[in-house]
Amino acid sequence: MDNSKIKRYTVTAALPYTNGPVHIGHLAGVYLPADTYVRYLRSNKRDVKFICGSDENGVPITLKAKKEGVSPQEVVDKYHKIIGDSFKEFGVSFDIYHRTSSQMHHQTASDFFEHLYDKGVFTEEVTEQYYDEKAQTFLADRYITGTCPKCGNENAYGDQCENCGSTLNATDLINPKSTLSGEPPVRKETKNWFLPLDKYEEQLRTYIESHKEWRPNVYGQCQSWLNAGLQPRAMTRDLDWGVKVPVKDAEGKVLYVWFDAPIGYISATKELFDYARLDVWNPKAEEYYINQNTLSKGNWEDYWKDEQTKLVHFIGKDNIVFHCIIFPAMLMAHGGYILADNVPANEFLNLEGQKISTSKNWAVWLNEYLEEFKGKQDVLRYVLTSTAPETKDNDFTWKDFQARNNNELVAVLGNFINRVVVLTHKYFDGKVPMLMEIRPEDQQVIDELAAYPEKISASIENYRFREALSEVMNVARLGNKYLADTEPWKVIKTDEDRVRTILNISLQIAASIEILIEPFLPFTADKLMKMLNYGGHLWEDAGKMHLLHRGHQLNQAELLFEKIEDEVVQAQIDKLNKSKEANSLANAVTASAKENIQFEDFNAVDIRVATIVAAEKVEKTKKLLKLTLDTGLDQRTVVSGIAEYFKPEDIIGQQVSLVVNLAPREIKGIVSQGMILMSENADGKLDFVAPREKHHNGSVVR
Ligand code: B3M
Ligand code: ZN
Repeated sequence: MDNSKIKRYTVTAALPYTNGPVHIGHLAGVYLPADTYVRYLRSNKRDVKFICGSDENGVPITLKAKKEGVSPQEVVDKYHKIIGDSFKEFGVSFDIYHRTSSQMHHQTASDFFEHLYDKGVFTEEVTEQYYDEKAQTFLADRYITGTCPKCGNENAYGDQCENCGSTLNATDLINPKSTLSGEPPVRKETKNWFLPLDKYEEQLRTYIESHKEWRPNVYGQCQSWLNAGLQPRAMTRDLDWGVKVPVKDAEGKVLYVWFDAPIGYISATKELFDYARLDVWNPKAEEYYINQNTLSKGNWEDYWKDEQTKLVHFIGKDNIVFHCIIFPAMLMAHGGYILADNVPANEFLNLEGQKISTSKNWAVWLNEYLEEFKGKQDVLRYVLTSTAPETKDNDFTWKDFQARNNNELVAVLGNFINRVVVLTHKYFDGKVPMLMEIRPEDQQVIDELAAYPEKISASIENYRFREALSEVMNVARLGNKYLADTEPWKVIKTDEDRVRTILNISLQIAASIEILIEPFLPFTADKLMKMLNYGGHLWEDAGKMHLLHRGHQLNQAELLFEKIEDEVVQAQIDKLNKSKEANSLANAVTASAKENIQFEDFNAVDIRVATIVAAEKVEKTKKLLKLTLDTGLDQRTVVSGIAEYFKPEDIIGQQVSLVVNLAPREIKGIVSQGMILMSENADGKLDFVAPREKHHNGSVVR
């Protein structure tokens, strides 16, 4: 969209499902880039509303409620507060963090549906859906598990297999079971209302193709959906939690969560302007985290229906089709709404090389980080933006977190600011010294500084936040280099005026950093503002030489960042490893669920205590050892796959449990007579199963 035509901005961030707290993946993928963008716009005096809220409908909420044995309402009340508080503490500066369980949302979504219904947009279709006869309810896809037809995973969900990542239909599952009753579901007919996406295909294609500037991952996904051909999609569901379908004959049905959730952006905007219209404080301000500093009177419709409004959706990559195809189709069908100008979707953030997983507790939870790293919100903001998965999946590691804090925030940014402020206090009582003679080397730094704001703007306006942040850090590097080159601490002995110039320029750099870093690290910018005793700055001032006037009094220097020690990150790594262990244990327990056997079957296995009397590696293999065992009955050879865990010389004399009546097998040309029992721990490491004290060889194990 042509910048000169833009009158205002509506910026939305995906509404998180309210079935658990949010983690670093959410922050990196959606909320930090959105917040950075909005803070930047505000610093440019642009009119912007930053909209978000809790997605409180849908099956994930009801599942969580079942699991915790509470009502869905209790689940959403609990997590709305946890999530809302975490965002607030991380400085994510929404104008409103609304709720889709609100009256305003139910009304807005219901009206929207009715409008489409009255226009005759929907088709009514009777389809067969799975039904749980025992629980007497239709089953959402998530309520059905069974065997994945693609990979054989026995615990695939009706909508997706988490093992192989395939998207599924519940009817694809082999041996489907209801998670409510455990019984196989039956098929039963039900009527639902469908949005004929196929009818909007051409209009959607025109829309998407007019946005070739979108990120390739977003544009590409849209293209492949369009090329595959769009199908009508049900916009209602048989479920009792959500926005009731506002038409006749719709008992027991609610709006499909992906129908109502994006409308949540609209209802939040309405709520915000409703609130702003009041002249008295109202408890909704707290419940919806309404930003009192950015309130403005006006009309919600300007932010959704005016062609001069630029609408931007920040989302994760799993939400692309909903924001680029389905929601636009809904808006087209309704009429009167603008469409998104951009949908900067991020890829995924992994954690220590593995996919973040809520169910496996493989995550860094924001509420826990806030407890464990008090006052260090900006460190996480910095690291997550520096490694943001903008174009491909990326990895968060605690070592990298530590390194970026220590080598970049402390050593580059913190160090520069600290030196400038401390030196100014030392030589000039903390008063900004006068700019004296400007030498060519000074002018060069002044020019370089002046060029940064535009460069950084361009990166931000093109949604390249990593690049933008690294340029801001380059401003601090420029400052450090200037100090290192000019050495004011030496020059002070001979030429005080020269030091005046150097520190004046350095202080102007520091003030510019304050402006440029604010969208990324707002807490640091605040501290810096206090130190420099300077406020009311705008983006247009950045890079200029007159930000701090001669004689302006600075406050005392304060450390912006502190080193993070090895123990601190090790504790985090240990914590993750604990989840990993707990998971492998849980897996081991489920994996063991073999069919029952009879005592006779077990009794047929002859297990004896034996001692290893000789051991050597089997040539040309990595895993195999050739063992000689004294079984008390005989001496025999057994080949065992333990070479990765034990050296031959270390296990001589080790007692083991040996299956002595296993039919002999030839392995790598060696006849192996029996099998020794090994136990496998969480990391897949093997250990011997043996009596605690020495038993005589040949003792029976039973
Ligand atoms: N709640 C899905 C998610 O959290 C969904 C986003 C809604 S945005 C309108 O990934
Ligand atoms: Zn699968």
